[in-house]
Amino acid sequence: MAFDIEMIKAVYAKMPARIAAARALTGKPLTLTEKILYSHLWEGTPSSAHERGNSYVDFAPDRVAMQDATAQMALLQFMQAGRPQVAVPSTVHCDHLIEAKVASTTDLAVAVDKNKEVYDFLSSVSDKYGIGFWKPGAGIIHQVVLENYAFPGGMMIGTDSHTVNAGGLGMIAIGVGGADACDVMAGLAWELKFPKLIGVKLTGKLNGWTAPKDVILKVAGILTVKGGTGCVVEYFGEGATSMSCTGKGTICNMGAEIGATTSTFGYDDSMARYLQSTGRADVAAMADQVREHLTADPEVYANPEKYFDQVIEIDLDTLEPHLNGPFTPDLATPISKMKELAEKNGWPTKVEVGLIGSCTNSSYEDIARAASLAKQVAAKGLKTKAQFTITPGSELVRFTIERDGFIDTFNTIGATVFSNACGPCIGQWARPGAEKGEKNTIVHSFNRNFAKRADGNPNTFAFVASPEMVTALAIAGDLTFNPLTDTLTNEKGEQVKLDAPSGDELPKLGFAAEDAGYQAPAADGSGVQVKVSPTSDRLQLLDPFTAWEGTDITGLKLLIKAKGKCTTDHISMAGPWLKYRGHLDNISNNMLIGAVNFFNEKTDNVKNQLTGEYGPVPATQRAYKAAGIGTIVVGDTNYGEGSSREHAAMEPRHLGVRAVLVKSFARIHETNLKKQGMLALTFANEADYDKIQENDSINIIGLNTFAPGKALTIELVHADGSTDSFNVNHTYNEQQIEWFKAGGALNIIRASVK
Ligand code: MIC
Ligand code: SF4
Repeated sequence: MAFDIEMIKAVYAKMPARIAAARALTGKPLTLTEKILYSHLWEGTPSSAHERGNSYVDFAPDRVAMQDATAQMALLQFMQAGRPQVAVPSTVHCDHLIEAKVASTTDLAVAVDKNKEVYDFLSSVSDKYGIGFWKPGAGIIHQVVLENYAFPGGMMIGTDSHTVNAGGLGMIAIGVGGADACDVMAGLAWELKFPKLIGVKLTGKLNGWTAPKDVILKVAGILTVKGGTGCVVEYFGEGATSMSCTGKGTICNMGAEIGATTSTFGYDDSMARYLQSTGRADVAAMADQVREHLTADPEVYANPEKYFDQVIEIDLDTLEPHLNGPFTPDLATPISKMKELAEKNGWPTKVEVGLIGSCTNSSYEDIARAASLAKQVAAKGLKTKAQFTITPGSELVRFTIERDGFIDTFNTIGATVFSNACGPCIGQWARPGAEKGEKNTIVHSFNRNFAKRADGNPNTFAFVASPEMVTALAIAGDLTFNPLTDTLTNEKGEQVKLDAPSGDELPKLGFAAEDAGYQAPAADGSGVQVKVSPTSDRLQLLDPFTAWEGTDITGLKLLIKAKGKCTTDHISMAGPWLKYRGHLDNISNNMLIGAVNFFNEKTDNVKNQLTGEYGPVPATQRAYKAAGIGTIVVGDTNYGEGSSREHAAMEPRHLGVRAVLVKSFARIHETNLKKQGMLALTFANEADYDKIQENDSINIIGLNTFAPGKALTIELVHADGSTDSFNVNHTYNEQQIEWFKAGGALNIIRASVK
């Protein structure tokens, strides 16, 4: 039986009436996204229509998921909310802290030992507050959620940007910072600006070498890393229903890479098959009964232009396999153009490593199709040129693919199987030689390929592709190999062609696992002690941030004017720093170390205006803090793109940065800043970015009349005494202004408990 079946039953029972009310209020047929959103309003039955892209709306998500690297901060905050139990079903997944070095079993044992205090904390806090706990080795959060918790028509939030993966099972699943998760677990409403809607119509059918991954690689090329901001992407059409449920998951997963709030698909037979095969025939049967509510009204898909803010059409019959990268997931190149572009751009074409798996692409189907290529290596007398690694997404998948012989097949091409965890995808990859910083190319089926992400080497050119393309390119050892047209020379000197990949969508013998890795919480957790050692360098209880002083903020120094791409990986790097995710002061030593200083083009090198000397960003900021001087961070477009990690907002808050002023923000990061009581501001006129000079002192004026929709003013006092002043915008609503005044949202919850 599925987890939390009563909750799912209750959601389905309420849906029809709520959807009917929403249809009447909006006076039009509804998209799937609107149906799910309107049936999850905090107020219950909708009483008014909401303006897309404008209204702030309170929602009541059905569940919360957290992964170990973000759960620590989320739960440290939750512990301060003073509630005995979580208000909605919630889970914790231990997946980010396992380093991929030798192979799965050895690496897992090392991680369990090294991260003991963090796992003990997460396990005890879960036990106490009624949270389901998935042990290290159980798998990656999004895969485990898809296999166990996601359900069509549901709404969930998760402290990881790829929570959106559950859209593959017809959910509205949204990535958030820990403070948002804390609110929902504490029984409060969760607020989101009602999203705009992008419809993607998939005509034709996937065939040959193309995979679901290519759909999202193509969409990323069209929309870019910021094109989905503030939008939900809804996929439909014959190409959608003919694709597997896990393939839909891949597409939704990488919706995070275009900044989309989330992506989703209407309920169909592929989802029913997946539910049945993962032990949830009960959920499928219930979903079948409300089927019409789990997809858009027919008029919508018949005339999408009328109902979506933007419509994109992709013909799967002609879609080519893509390779996206390097350094950004939206630089999309169809495989037939790779030769030309690699040459033109000087991308190294020798593929050193092919890596498959991760939360994005480790379904049974993915692995089966990749294995069908690995099988051809021996059969055709080939030798695999590159190294090859697999990180299965869950123990359920790993056990099943081992049983079905795929791991043996991969072993014949010399593969390494890492633990069921994030591993190389999040820089937990002890890649031999990476420290030498050599220019090299890797291809992987993960979702992100920002500089340094996988192995810490800024000169690793990472390209994102489907697992089958990764396998083919690893066999060929060549980035420009086009398996659709090119041949390979085998050991006998013959020219051979790889046959197109094939594989079952779901295991014929069913999924299996000896121990999936789940630990249920105590029925009554009141007596459970949460384990946090006071001397720990990995866990630190939180102190409340101070409230706003009640005046304009003046005399700030410029900490850094960041140039170009500044993702959350640049603001708070993962990899080796993941170990400090539960210790705010220690992790603050990575603050903005990856951001490029506009004035000298260097990373982690900024001017301390008090001494005139250049030094690392965190140390410089600590010097300002010690002197009681606040600072401001200036940035470019889509600032804070990528992860949900709220450390990227909490670190500046903790170290005394008062405001972040940029050309534009990525959604989750902007909310995280607001939640922590920071000022998140945008240039009213982007060209004012050019007015910021290295030795500026900065005043923020207008805070006494801080109000929704009303601009604030920035005054720059330059070193020569001249001044500049200009307007800056913000998106704070009344509630969020209260967070700012209180010094952070948590201070408000805390006050309401006392
Ligand atoms: C990522 O893919 O960047 C991560 C690591 O999963 C993050 C979460 C984190 O930083 O802990 C995400 O996507 O939100
Ligand atoms: Fe883990 Fe990578 Fe997925 Fe993030 S994107 S959850 S790091 S596997």
